[in-house]
Amino acid sequence: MSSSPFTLIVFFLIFPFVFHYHSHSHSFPLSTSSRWIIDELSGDRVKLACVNWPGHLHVMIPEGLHKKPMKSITSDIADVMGFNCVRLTWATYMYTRYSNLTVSESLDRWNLTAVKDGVAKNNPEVLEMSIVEAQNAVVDEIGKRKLMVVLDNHISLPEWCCSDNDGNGFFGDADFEPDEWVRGLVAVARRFKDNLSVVAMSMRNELRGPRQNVTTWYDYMQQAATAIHHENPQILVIFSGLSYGTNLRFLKSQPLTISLDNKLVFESHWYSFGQPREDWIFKTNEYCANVTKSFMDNSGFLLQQVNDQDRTRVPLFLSEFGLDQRGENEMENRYFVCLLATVAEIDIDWAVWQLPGSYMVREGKVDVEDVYGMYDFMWEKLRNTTMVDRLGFIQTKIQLGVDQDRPLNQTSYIFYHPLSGLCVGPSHDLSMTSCRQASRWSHEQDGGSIRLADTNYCLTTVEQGVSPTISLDDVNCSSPESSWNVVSSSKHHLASKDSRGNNLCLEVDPSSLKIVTNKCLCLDDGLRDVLKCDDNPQSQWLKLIPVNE
Ligand SMILES: *[C@@H]1O[C@H](CO)[C@@H](O)[C@H](O)[C@H]1NC(C)=O
Ligand SMILES: *[C@@H]1O[C@H](CO)[C@@H](O)[C@H](O)[C@H]1NC(C)=O
Ligand SMILES: *[C@@H]1O[C@H](CO)[C@@H](O)[C@H](O)[C@H]1NC(C)=O
Ligand SMILES: *[C@@H]1O[C@H](CO)[C@@H](O)[C@H](O)[C@H]1NC(C)=O
Ligand SMILES: *[C@@H]1O[C@H](CO)[C@@H](O)[C@H](O)[C@H]1NC(C)=O
Ligand SMILES: *[C@@H]1O[C@H](CO)[C@@H](O)[C@H](O)[C@H]1NC(C)=O
Ligand SMILES: *[C@@H]1O[C@H](CO)[C@@H](O)[C@H](O)[C@H]1NC(C)=O
Ligand SMILES: CC(=O)N[C@H]1CO[C@H](CO)[C@@H](O)[C@@H]1O
Repeated sequence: MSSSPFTLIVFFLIFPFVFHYHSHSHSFPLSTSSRWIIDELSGDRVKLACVNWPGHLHVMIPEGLHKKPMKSITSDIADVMGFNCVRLTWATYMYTRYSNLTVSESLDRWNLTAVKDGVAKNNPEVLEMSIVEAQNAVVDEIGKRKLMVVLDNHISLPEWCCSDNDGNGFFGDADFEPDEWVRGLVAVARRFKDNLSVVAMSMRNELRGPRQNVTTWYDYMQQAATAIHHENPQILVIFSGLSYGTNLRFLKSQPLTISLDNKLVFESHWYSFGQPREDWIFKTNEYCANVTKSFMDNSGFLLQQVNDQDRTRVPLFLSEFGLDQRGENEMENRYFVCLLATVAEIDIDWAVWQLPGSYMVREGKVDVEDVYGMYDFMWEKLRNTTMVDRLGFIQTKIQLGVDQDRPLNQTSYIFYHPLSGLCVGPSHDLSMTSCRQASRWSHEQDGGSIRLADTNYCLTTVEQGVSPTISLDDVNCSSPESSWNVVSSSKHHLASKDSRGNNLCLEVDPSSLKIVTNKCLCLDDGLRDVLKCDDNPQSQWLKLIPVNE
């Protein structure tokens, strides 16, 4: 993409409408109302913006305790990374078979001498604790930071997860005996009964494999949820679907028969694993449209209103997504931007995969690096600081949720650029800023003008390579230069025309970080996606995201 010089017509406007960042303050327990997770006492929406912290591997304690004091880890999660919650994973056998094993013994079982030295140095107090006590100590530390905890039953046999034939995929597999699984869940529900920072339990990660079937899913999932709810009525209970946590479609024809007193949440995963690289790279718009549709059809539909009865909606927690944070996998880069656009638009609760920069032991390797991790190998620095910037907007509460199942009025929009994670700010020159300072806009319909909220100032195209202007209404906000259409199958481009009738799309100029209009990338003269495109159209993905207060 070229960055061209541009002339600016400067209007000295003070933009008074600034998007306010909603703080993470909340009290517990949580509950649900329609598709929203809420603070049970106040009824206010609480948005989960979590990081996954695995603790389900061989040693059965949360990763990283050999690299850094747990107090520093929890402080980084809250203050450096900006999450308000941790999805802490655990293995069934930790509670049903090994609960009395000490951390020291557990490390010795795997001959992890150097790792043990690391734990002795960074978290000496946990060595003689049982593995259950060590996990509890981490939970308490997370709680002290006022972060929420979602305890995720990730696997039965403690090891790296997941594959079709690892014996942990579905009820009846070698290491997935349903009664023992329920016993483990109930033990955890009991253990954390009065620990209100543990706000939710997810019942099982990524059900999968040749045995998976819907009939058995209803039987055991409902049985386990009822048992958890009976033991610990305050905690949210999270249901995952089939096919590696991607498919909840069967609920459309067969809803659950239990209700759990507004404590029921679903979860889903969204990765790009196994998808065709060529489609992501050369058909970015169309492929993004297709995978987004597939996510919405398979699980996102739970958030959508199907009729006047808003109460048919339920919360959905996007509990895993992630990418190689070095940015070296271009297919994953495209997928991630595609995902961010939808996550912001539907304002879903989520947990990114993952925190660790390294694992104590994984798939036979000791102290092994993981490039999906927020931390670097040494758990010292962030692997990639841009990740925090890019997650910043979706960490905020974009929509306030509902009062008694009535949708709040969507009063305005902000311009979101998922590639950078930035938004159009309040400055008169249309430069990008943190979304916490985003200016607010109104836009009544596709093809209409885009106006600064509560003003008659509208966005008007000048010419290619130049920033649009903010025009007063006597310049004619219904001219073609001021009417904006969502174009491409991705629905992520916004186009208007210049005075000669040429189509132009909004984009972010990467050098000045200002909005300009330019030739629409990867779209033909009719603004349809071209068959194959060598450009990356994501610089032009600017979404109007509804916000309310
Ligand atoms: C752990 O120790 C307690 C007390 O000795 C015992 O009751 C319990 O059965 C043990 N649990 C396991 C899983 O071995
Ligand atoms: C640990 O070391 C002992 C003694 O060298 C060996 O017999 C055992 O197989 C090792 N265990 C693992 C899990 O590597
Ligand atoms: C469903 O799963 C259960 C548990 O593994 C199994 O016993 C049953 O045969 C499966 N049913 C079908 C139709 O595959
Ligand atoms: C997107 O989905 C449509 C409809 O199923 C299909 O015809 C098209 O080939 C898909 N495109 C890509 C890039 O996968
Ligand atoms: C961080 O991620 C960005 C975006 O993918 C990439 O361009 C950059 O090279 C990455 N930086 C590091 C240090 O990995
Ligand atoms: C939403 O807008 C309608 C019509 O303008 C108004 O009657 C209603 O009170 C508003 N609802 C809320 C919750 O503000
Ligand atoms: C505004 O522009 C539209 C479309 O070009 C035109 O039909 C209309 O007459 C113009 N209105 C004014 C007040 O100039
Ligand atoms: C198991 C566990 O984490 N227990 C804690 C629950 O919360 C109380 C009060 O904060 C702590 O004292 C427990 O240690």
